[in-house]
Amino acid sequence: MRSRHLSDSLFALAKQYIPGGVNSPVRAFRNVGGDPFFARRAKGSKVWDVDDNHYIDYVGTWGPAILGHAPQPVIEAIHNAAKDAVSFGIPNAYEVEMARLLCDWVPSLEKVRMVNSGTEATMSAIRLARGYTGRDLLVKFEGCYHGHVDSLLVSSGSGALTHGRPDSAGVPEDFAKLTLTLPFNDPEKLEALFAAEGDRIAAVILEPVPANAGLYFAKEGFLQQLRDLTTRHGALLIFDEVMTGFRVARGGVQELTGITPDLTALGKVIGGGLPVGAFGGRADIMDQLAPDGPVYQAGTLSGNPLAMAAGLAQLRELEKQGGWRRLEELGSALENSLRAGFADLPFPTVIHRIGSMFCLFFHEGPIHNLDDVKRSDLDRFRKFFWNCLNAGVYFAPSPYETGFISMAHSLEDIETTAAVAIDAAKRTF
Ligand code: KE4
Repeated sequence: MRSRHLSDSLFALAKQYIPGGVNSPVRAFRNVGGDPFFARRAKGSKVWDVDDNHYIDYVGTWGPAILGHAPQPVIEAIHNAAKDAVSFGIPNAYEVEMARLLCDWVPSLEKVRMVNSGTEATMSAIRLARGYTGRDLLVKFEGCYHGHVDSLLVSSGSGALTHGRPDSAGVPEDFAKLTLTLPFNDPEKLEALFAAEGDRIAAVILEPVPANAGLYFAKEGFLQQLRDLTTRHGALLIFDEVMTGFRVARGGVQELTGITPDLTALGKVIGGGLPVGAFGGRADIMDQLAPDGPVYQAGTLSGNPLAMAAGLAQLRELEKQGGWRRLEELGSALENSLRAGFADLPFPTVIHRIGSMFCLFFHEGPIHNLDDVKRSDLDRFRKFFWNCLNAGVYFAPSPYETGFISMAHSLEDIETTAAVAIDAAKRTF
């Protein structure tokens, strides 16, 4: 059993000053039981805790660490930028470079605005959609998580699922009632909703690859049906690519599928680990934003030089290293090794993967939406999680999260991980 003495004493202290001892609920390990470890250092594919245990890390600070932790190009970029300024609050060349790169790489982006989190990005995108269309209704899908925006914390995923309260306290009924929720991958219900309310809908927002209730995929034709219905009824289509952007492909899911949304929300990878978000899309929509247009949106640290420099360095290094091909190789190696090892387990497992994003379900499958995920064996997941952690592999502390492989993971890491995970699964029986 690994020593946890310093983590435990830090957590006891943290709980005196921070709600739940954490600055974000999912870190509290509530979905796997037990207490979180406290990080001391993270480099490459590894994380060390304060008791000097180390782990091969598949959380990757929830997605941003696509090059691995503390990559040298990002450290140098932050260091060089910080020599001139920590923040300007004044237009600067870094934010112009970032805007050009995002508009060049992401198919839907004609114009883009930087913010400081994925939550800000989705919150701003839905306000813009409502301002542009003059409509109030919003459509989202059960299990999709778009940050802690009041009108989006309805039937949401990620940490909200963990607490069994998909609808958060503190969200006024008047806000929630303007958000209509549908099961993901249900073409009939989607069609019926648009038939009934289509001309009152400002926007549909979704994770085009849902990854906050475990990871699953749109059925054939579902995304195209969304594109066609929103276009026909004058509603906007918003892809929340905060997680999938620059992760599944250089241009995200919209590049892979050829389906172009009207607006896109981004975050995580584009900040190189520093606080960042962005939203963008058609110029005629984006031009409705202040100071040119009537939709207000603002931010003290938006486009700050350190986050821009870090994000630019990370994105350019990822492209230079041919990142998406390498991430596919690593993801495929992990999936193949796990499938081989799980094949003779006395209980069912499902592995979903796209590139370097993956999720393990203890479930007979198929898994197409949140209701399917909820039927997976959560108790077995808990045992699996702790068996892996105690053997030095850190998967996300919830079955409602997605794993991330980075460019810093070696094939040796992958093979070690597969061996640990197979043994961990066997020991849940
Ligand atoms: P942030 O506000 O946490 O930067 O981004 C919110 C967000 C928006 N959209 C998607 C698709 C997201 O996955 C997220 C945040 N993801 C979670 C992990 N499931 C962040 C981890 C956490 O909440 O601590």
